[in-house]
Amino acid sequence: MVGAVRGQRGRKVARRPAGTLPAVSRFYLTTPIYYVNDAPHIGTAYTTVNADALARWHRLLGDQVFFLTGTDEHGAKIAEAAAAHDMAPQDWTDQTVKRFEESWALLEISNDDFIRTTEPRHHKAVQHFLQAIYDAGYIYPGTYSGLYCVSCEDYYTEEQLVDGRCPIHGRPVVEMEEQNYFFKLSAFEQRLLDWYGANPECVRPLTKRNEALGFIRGGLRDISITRTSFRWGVPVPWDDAHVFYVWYDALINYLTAVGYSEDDRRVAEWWPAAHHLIGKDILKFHCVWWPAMCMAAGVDPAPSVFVHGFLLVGGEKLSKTLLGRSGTDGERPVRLTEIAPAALVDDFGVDAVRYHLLRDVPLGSDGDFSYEGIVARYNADLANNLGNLAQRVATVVGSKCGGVGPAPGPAEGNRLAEAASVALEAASGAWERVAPHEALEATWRLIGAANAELEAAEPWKADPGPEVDRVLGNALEVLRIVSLLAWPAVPSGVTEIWRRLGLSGGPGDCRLPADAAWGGYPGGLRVEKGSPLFPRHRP
Ligand code: ME8
Repeated sequence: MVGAVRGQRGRKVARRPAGTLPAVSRFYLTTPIYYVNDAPHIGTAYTTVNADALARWHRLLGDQVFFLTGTDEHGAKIAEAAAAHDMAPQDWTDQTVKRFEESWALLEISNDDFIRTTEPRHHKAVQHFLQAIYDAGYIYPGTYSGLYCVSCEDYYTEEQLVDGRCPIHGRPVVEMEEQNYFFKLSAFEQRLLDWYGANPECVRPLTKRNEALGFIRGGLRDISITRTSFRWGVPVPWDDAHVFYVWYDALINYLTAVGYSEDDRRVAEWWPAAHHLIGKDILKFHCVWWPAMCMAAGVDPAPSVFVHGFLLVGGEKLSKTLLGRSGTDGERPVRLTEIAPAALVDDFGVDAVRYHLLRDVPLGSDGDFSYEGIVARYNADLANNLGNLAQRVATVVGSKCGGVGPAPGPAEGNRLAEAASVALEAASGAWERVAPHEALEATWRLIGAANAELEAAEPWKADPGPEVDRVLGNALEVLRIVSLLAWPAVPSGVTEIWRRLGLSGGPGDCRLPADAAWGGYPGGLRVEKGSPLFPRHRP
């Protein structure tokens, strides 16, 4: 739609002078592609839900969004998992990938594409990309020996080990010696430093940028990028005996999905708008290897990587802790990787899970995941604040206005209109900084203000009339605006509020900032009370 956007009830809201074409603002967002050695867990759900909310926010802004997630299906780790289940790797991945797709559907993840690294389009892109690096002279044959952790699919030096074991997984490492091809990462030290100098915002938060710079300044060693010890990988185009090392194929997925090696125009449209959201465990790969690989292949590095922290259970990433719900067995110790998103949605509902992940663990820091945390946050913010506001307003509209919602009062001198505009500005700034928890905090302050106004005015005690209409109209308008602002986080819940307010379409059809301007609730709509939207959970 050019020149106008659709507001509530199909109302058109003018945004730019007639006749001018919009400059298309593109937003290409990726999650890591997850290993299919096992099912999805709450850690991978954390990244995916955060990315989904960010993608939804950009859709509200009217950006053209391409949101990608997917699975990383090659390498020793997947081959081992398949063998342990007496299955061929392809059969194993076909089976496991379904669990990812199902979990993301339950969590209402709105990805535009789902890439699997075993797809022909990806093999083709990997071979094309690495052939370009080979042809440019940055790949050479050699022998590698070192200590390898299969879980990380990475080599370690003696000094990096903790008690002789992998510092991340605590697993024993194995001595490996292989004839393989190496990538001249060492040739890119200065170019990477120059890139970071010229693009100060390309890795956020700043501490993570400094960590990447630390790696580079510490000296870069060439990397072995092919394997001959197994066949479960993308074949090396110039040497049949080798397959690519899994990380060397995986990173390229971000280019495959926008048509690399098949559609140069599409790459040129989307690649400059790429944003990678990743966990801190894979910083080195995304902030050192990946930009160097791009430089070697003659592609500009992705301009933006956002690095988040770990979700912890009982203070440790993979700790054992006593948790007795959600698919777990009584008081059996549980690892974070055993907490299935599908079971959580079953126990607490999709809005509760999404909201907890977005609101309680600030992106960039580590944070605790707990069942108690989900319940406490859900009861406080969704059941009490938002749920109560929606329920109370609908009830009083029923008793004082015959079930027909009045229009809000004018914005001038209206405290709630002011609070709504403050919330919009704060939420916009927070999403821009990739700080969903702050965006939600700002939105919930607006809900708090509306609840306080209702408490002060007590329309349930007053006689029907213009004053009651004004108070209720204002509260309905806050609910409409909150539904927009909270849609990226809790799309189901606020879409239902929207429907109950009598509005057509859904919050996701709106455009910000125009549709969040005060006065959009037209009045005269039938408001439905319904059953409590967010019934309280037992603590
Ligand atoms: O590393 N807290 O896949 P992976 C927060 N295939 N996020 C967590 C987490 C936790 N406790 N645990 C996992 C891989 N994650 C590679 C990626 S990309 C080209 C290839 C999230 O299945 C976080 O985003 O081990 C982390 O970076 C990712 O899952 C690792 O997923």
